[in-house]
Amino acid sequence: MLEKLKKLEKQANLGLKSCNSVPDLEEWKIKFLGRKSELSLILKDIKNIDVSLKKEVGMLGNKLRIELEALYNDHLERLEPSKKEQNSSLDHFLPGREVKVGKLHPVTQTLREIKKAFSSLGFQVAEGPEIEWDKYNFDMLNIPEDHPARDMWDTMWIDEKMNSNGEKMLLRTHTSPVQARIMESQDPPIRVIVPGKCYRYEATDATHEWHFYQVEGLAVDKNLTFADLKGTLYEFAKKIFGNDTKIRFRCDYFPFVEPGVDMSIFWEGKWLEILGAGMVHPKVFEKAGYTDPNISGFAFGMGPERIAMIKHNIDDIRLFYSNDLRFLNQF
Ligand code: FA5
Repeated sequence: MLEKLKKLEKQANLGLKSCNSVPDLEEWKIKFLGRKSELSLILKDIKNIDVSLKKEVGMLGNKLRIELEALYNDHLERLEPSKKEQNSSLDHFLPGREVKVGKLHPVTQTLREIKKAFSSLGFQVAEGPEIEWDKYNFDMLNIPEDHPARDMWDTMWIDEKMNSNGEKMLLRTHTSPVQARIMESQDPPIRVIVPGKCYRYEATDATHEWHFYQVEGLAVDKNLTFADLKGTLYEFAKKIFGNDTKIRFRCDYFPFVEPGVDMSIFWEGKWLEILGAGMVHPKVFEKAGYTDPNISGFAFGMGPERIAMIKHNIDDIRLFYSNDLRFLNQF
């Protein structure tokens, strides 16, 4: 029986060489692999052969069948390449699937523009935690526990988190705590911007979200003045909105600056506030451990969503986070 299988293998290989067309090959297949082929009969009759040979004949027979099937497929591919593909389930005429390319969110695009504008003015980029200790969010910024200014930032407190000193954790209400963190760990000169997310427990409307981005700015050096603050912010506004933009500074109050201002841009017939700013308050320097009397600095905190609204003529801030692709795909 084993001899017979070896002979069959030789015959099949020889026979394949003279298959020069698909019909020849189909005939070869019937002869060597068909239901009535010698190989199929041997495999079918395996239960009747001597036990001592059964295993070897079975193994060799199946191996030969697999080999011949592979030879058939290869030969078919050589004779008529498309024939094999026709036998497969691949449909080359199906239209392709459109590849969807993602794009950057309009607020991310604006954040990148802001970073680029300040990089060109010599500012570095830093980050800080969104979950913050009340010490950094308030105390280090000259906003003590009983200070009325705490009401300005309705806060989302994190109940469970409290350290051994009784300090609590919160979702930061602004990016200003990173000012305190930077001054605590670095000596002047400092020129840094801090982009990041903020959270406030407040009702939303067309210009207010309960979660939004801010970009904080801090410059500390010897003899910095209010003129440096104004010059920097004017230059920034020109880079972002163009030379003809109307800009307005008004007095404002933030406990961590003195004097304090807000800056607005004239947009759609009215002034829209985009940032708060001022000269760093001496008490903030004191808390950070800066003692040199010649040190001064300015700080600002702006809302990139408001800036994106002006740039793209968007009349409702809530559109940014409503996940509506009809809106987002426009940028
Ligand atoms: C502050 O948050 C101060 N930390 C800013 C500051 C930094 C002042 C450094 C002085 C020195 P204010 O709450 O005004 O200030 O927010 C600053 C900017 O964040 C606003 O001008 C506005 O552009 C944006 N902003 C504030 N609240 C919201 C809100 N609910 N939704 C969207 N943007 C907001």
